[in-house]
Amino acid sequence: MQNKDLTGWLAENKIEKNLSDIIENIAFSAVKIAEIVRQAPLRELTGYSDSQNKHGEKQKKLDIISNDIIVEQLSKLNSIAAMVSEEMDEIIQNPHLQEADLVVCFDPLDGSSNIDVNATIGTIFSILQLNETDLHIKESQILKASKNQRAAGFILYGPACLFVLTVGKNVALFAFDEMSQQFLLVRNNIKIPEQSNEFAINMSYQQFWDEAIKTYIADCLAGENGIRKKRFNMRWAGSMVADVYRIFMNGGIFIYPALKKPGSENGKLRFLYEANPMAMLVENAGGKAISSKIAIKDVVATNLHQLVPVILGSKEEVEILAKLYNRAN
Ligand code: P6P
Repeated sequence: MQNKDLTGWLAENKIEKNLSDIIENIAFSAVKIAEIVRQAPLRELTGYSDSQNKHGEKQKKLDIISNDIIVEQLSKLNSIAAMVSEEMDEIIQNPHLQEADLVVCFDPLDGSSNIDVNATIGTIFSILQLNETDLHIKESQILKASKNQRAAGFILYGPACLFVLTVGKNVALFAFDEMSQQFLLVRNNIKIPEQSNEFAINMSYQQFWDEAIKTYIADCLAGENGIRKKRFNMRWAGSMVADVYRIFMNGGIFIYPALKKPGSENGKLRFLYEANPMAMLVENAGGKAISSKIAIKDVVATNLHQLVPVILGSKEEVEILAKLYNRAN
């Protein structure tokens, strides 16, 4: 029996047209990005461009190309009030001068440090509902709307092109089918295992961790003879989309913490288009997502490109680390 395609799934879940149009146009953009990523080595599209983003990070050629594909595609819709991209300093206003109330925040190509080594990378997005429509959207309106995420998802450009999506309830998984050129449903209600014995963290920053992280990782490394009484494995893809997808499949905990080094006091991941959407996805799949001492969904957004510490994954593991943070008070 033919798997249901994304359009059919959106219709079956009665997703309103404005929202489903945006999701389908993001999917359309992702298919174009996947193709360009695959061809990059042959078309000399790997490596760095001459520019850097707002965070002073040099931009990969594919960062800019992916960004432009999404901005061009979504600019055709008059249901989008504004866009926020990791690769653009300022808000991208809706060119249609029609009042709209949905805002799309996205990281067009997450994990781009992995592009040149052919590792899995991806696109992350969050669709926010503004409290009021407007012709010119202000930053303060978007920051307030971060509490009203209507949908979140990420697309993986890996051995398979996969789309993980939530529109407020369960988390669905789609795979791109070359034959039909459609994203077809693979799983309709992913649940993250509550328990796990796998952690994902960049161990090279150990000297910069706070006490809660040091204790948690030490307890994991102590294995059967330690207080956790079980062995732990470690994984670190260096690509959030790849590390988080593994957690949807196997369980685990992903940690990008605050680091005691200049410029990393709030970690490296951005709230609006990395932490906030991933937190919605993980919690809708039965996991938990915190930012040091508070839930990521309770973070007060202060600017478009704000950095926040990120800890998310299997409920039991995140709760153990949350207790260590509360004890450290
Ligand atoms: P580090 C990729 O550049 C990214 O933003 C995330 O996808 C990933 O989890 C993180 O940075 C990796 O950071 O410091 O380990 O290179």
